[in-house]
Amino acid sequence: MQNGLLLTGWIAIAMLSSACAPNRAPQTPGAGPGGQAARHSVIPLPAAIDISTGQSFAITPATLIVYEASDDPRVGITAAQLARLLASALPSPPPVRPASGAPPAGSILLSAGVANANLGEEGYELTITADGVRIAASTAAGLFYGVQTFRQLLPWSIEYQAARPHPIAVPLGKIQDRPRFVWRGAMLDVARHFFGVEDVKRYIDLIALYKINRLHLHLSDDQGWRIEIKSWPNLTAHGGQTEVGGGTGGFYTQAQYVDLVKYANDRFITIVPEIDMPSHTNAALASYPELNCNGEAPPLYTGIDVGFSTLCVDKDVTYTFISDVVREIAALTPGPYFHMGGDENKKLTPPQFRAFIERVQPIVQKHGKDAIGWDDIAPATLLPTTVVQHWRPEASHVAAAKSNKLIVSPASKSYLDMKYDKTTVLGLNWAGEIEVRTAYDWDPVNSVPSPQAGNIVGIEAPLWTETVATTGDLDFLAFPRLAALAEIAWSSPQAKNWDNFSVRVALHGPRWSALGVNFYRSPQIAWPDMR
Ligand code: TNX
Repeated sequence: MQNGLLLTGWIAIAMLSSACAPNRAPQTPGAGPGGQAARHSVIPLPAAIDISTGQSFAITPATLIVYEASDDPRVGITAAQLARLLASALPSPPPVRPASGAPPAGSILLSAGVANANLGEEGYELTITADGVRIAASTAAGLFYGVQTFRQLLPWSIEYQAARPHPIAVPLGKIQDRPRFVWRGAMLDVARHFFGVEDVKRYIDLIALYKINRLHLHLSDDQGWRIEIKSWPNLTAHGGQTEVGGGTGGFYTQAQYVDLVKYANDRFITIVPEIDMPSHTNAALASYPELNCNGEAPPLYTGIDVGFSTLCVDKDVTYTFISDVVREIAALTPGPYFHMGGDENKKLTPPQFRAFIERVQPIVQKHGKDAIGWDDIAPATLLPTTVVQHWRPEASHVAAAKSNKLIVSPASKSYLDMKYDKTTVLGLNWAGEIEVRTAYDWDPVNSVPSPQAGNIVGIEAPLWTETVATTGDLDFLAFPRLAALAEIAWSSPQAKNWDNFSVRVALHGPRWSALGVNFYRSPQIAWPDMR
């Protein structure tokens, strides 16, 4: 009861601090709509946050990180991650210890076993007093999210990698927080341009800071097959050797994929593997002639057209192939999902396409996963467990999937590969231009037919890579928009406010600079002087 009352009070504070203001960019860098300095720059905005002005807790070489034992090994991993972060500003990394008795004054205490129904599966409570810091949650995931919030309350200079001792002060305050949606997704297309393990880990690090908890990897397309399949080795030996523009492509060995899955899991991110089918399959068709209806392998493809390829849906070998691929990938993937694509088939008749989707879903199920498909699959008869990913901006495309769960990723709002404006060199514009404010000012509930709003599990921010060849390109299209989308996924829609967000996101500019992120300096945001 007491918790409930307090929470209501804090929500009021969070909402007051984001009360509606005229729609204009703030005048002073780092200043709020009322001209006052931002008290904090936490993104996504917590459910309830009360941050003091003036008083702070100092992290010193004597600060300890203490964690309470848990069955989940990620509690200790999270503590070690926090120590690594703080190490960049201290003469030596802070000691990390399992708790025994009450922690010494001045410690940072991480506790993942608290019984507080208000926190749910992913919520946390963060308390910073003059005597120490306490991050408490019911689960290791909640603890991790509390640490991400704490990280954003630290000065941005903490993000510089070089060890350079300097004072670290965190404002005193209290936060109680939990997410709106369980599905807070990002998608990376590693097929059009290949991104190696280190690049994907870097992206995982960046999205984890914003409490994203799903990374959907688009592992195959016309231009490349990116994951080793031991029973069909030519998929990567041949089909993995190029990419858009004719580069040398690449692929993940199964061991590398397992390493990525673990790296993501240590940051509470579930990998969602996608093998796109029946279209977007030229790389597979080029690798195995028997998958083509005419038995002839087409050449590898390095352009950016879509919809021209298709598996031969009338041959049994096609389903043997699919079953082998799903089986091998499912065995390496602890997460419960397998994304079967299903988008943009321009070759099959609607009945052929529907029959294909109806035949593949049970294959996915047989290998222990729930199928996900792009909204093109909605007209087929779907299993109750199949999840539909809304992408074509018209809500009507998901109407047929009446009771299936929905991931909302409208191309006109959440596609990170759309240009920001007419002057943006990178990116595409078939779904429009998406400035930061456009990426922020929408709500998933309005993207689907209203009777289906209750089926929404969350949102996703896809980054297609036809025009994205380097991590610098990737950064430029993802940031700041990823931060805007993360707030839609996590924060309450009532507390959402562009003026307030634009002030907070401005303060992520120096943080991104310190992290080496090549973010887009949107003219809609009053960035602080970063010279
Ligand atoms: C549409 S979104 C596609 C992709 C392209 C993307 C480019 C979807 C399911 N299909 O094949 O890469 O547009 O924005």
